[in-house]
Amino acid sequence: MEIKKVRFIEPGNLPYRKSIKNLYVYDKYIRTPSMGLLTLATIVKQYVDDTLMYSESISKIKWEDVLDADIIFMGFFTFAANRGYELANYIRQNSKAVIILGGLHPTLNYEEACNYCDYVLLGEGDESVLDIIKAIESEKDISIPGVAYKKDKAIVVTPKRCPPENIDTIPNHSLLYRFHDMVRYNTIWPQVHASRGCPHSCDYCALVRVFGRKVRTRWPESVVEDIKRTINFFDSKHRRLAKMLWITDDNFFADREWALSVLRSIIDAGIKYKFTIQARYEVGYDDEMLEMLKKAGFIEIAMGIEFLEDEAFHAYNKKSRYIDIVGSVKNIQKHGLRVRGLFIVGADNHTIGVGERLASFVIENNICGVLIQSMYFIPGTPVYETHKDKLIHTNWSKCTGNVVHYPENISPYDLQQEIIYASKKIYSLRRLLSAIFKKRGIDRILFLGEFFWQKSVRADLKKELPFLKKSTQESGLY
Ligand code: B12
Ligand code: SF4
Repeated sequence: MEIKKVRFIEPGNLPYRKSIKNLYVYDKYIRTPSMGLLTLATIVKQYVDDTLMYSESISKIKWEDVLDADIIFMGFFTFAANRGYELANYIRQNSKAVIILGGLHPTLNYEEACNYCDYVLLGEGDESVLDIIKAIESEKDISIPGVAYKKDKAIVVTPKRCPPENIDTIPNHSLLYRFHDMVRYNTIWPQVHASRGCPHSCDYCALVRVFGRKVRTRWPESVVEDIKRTINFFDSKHRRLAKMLWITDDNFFADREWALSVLRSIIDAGIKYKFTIQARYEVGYDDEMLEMLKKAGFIEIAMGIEFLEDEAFHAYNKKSRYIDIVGSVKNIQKHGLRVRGLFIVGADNHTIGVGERLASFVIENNICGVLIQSMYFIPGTPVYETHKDKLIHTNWSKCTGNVVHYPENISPYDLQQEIIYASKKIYSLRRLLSAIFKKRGIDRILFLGEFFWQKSVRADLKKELPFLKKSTQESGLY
């Protein structure tokens, strides 16, 4: 059988709604579609010309174009898993297409995902997508590595697949339906992913279970070309307020020499843009790297600070210390870069007051923005194994920051209140006014955007409070 039409779908946990607000601030969620799935669509396009992707982050799915495809690939993270399964069921009832699921959540939960599709492709799809298309065309039993599927009610898993050798494909943005129209909204960020894998192994990290501990990097030339094309795609024909590109690697600095060479290539290419990047605290002690970041146009480092207590770092195998974090933040700021803080609450040692401590830390250390996330527990991670009997539920659509477990020393209800409190204190009206009058340029735009974004984050967190109150009371644990 010849495969003539392939469609890719990224389910969204809440479909995009047009609003005036979205013209100038973040939406309820930042609506950046998946570059991982778009990379796969780009690879498949070279083999099957009629290939297109839809992302519910930015548009409705045109079912009349999707249902007659030969193969439908769908990829998602945990927060969109419920919607993914719902769409897969719909496709099953209305189409003859072969349904293939992949991405972080189906990979780590293939036994669950197998119930909704023909095949789950495990791990990174850069090579396996073409392999499976060819295997389906050959009409023989699927025996390629890295596949899980259901056969006579049992789950078959073929041998493990090695990670792809070539991760240099530059996503073709035009393969995503309506992407170019939608990038004028400031809630959609240009992003480039330059390396995969992280040498660390924090107990709550799902990524390292999928991408592995060996760091694999793209060619600096390919990264630079990707950056150029992404900027061009986002900025041609649109006047965007927040012109900032996000390098989305989990640990860009793990391979120091490579990181320096990418930064050097950005400088040599003469790219004039603003960048933000995620990092661990160690980069704050590397003066040469910080200088290069500054020269290359980076204005911010989003640091995975996670906790503020050494006890928590130790308990979850996060190789950090409070004192190192504080020193790192100070040195980064000394180099003229902003620090954003990514935090986790709900560690076993956390008690009432964790929100207050977090907010004070952020304000005192001049941290420019935050993401506060209650710990979540994905099968395949060590925290899942140690805490699986403490989960309130496994309703994946709630894994967007909400409390989803019974913490040791604070009730789920109180913990959710602590997150709301911290957000409110960090994004208070007083701090908003101070940002309007004292901050300039991108700093002011970003604070304004985040002020409204955090307001809607809090509104969502509040909606969960009655459920958490009931769970707290019924548990009899607190
Ligand atoms: C960019 C990003 C975002 C963007 C865009 C997300 C998106 N649409 O992809 C935005 C800003 C929207 C976002 C938001 C959030 N995010 Co986010 N985000 C990321 C980040 C940093 C990079 C994603 C990326 O580009 N990866 C690189 C590409 C190459 O990987 P990939 O997408 O997984 O694709 C590869 C493979 O997985 C596989 N694959 C993927 N799909 C498919 C499909 C098939 C069929 C096959 C075969 C293979 C396959 O092949 C691809 C190429 O190799 C990741 C961290 C990470 N490294 O992934 C976190 C991450 C995905 N985010 C996470 C979280 C928790 C969130 C938030 C809940 C945070 C919050 N509290 O608000 C929100 C949720 C938003 C919402 N809608 O509710 C978690 C998810 C954990 C989980 N278990 O699912 C991650 C993993 C971060 C982390 N450290 O834990 N995020
Ligand atoms: S340092 Fe970050 S990416 Fe690496 S294992 Fe820990 S949480 Fe995951």
